[in-house]
Amino acid sequence: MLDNHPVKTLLQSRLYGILDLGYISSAELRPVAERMIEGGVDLLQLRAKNATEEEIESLGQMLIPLTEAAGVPLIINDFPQLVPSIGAQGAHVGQDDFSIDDARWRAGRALAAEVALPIIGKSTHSIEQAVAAEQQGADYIGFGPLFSTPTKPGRPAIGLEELRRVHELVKLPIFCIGGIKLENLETVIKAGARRVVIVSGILQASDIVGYCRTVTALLP
Ligand code: 3NM
Repeated sequence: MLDNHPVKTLLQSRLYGILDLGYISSAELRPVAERMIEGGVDLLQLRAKNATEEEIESLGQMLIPLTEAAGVPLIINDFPQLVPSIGAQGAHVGQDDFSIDDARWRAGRALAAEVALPIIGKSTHSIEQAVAAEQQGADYIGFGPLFSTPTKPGRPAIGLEELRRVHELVKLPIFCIGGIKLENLETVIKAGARRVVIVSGILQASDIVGYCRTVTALLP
């Protein structure tokens, strides 16, 4: 897999894009993924909260030639068991989902040249959860929501105060998430963020390629 295009390692990754079917239709998935890749996202996640497992499997299989050609890891939200049949590079699980060990087992394990697969990411919403996810063997964490966001309703914002501390305590790649947009990106970076996930900001941009390029140019 990814013979000609080594997977970008997590450590090199700065901008994590999510193909969230709450914002785009399945018909838009491919063209939007192409634009995000052209704009320079380092990781792509497929997130479809209202789709069936079978639908996610076929959408993932449709995306994989595209992401593989670009050397961008494809991460499947919530369904680690689909990683082998999609040929994806990993899975992302939430606090109420599978444990990291269980997710890794379901996703299977193979060794690629530059990165141990599958990648397993975990959502964390506090410093305690971030530290625990590292101890439990996550490969990266999401940390948020920094700001309240309609993409993940009902979850309180954790703000920017803890960003420096979480980066001191946790050595894994930390992707800050939740309400991050081009307009507040510099504030978020000044507060200590090095990697970000942006969902609605990218998916609602009139020029997705340009938006992603501007974000990656700002990230240190
Ligand atoms: N997870 P937007 S916040 C999917 O805090 C997700 O774990 C979060 O979307 C978390 O960029 C979030 O549109 C939504 O705010 C991020």
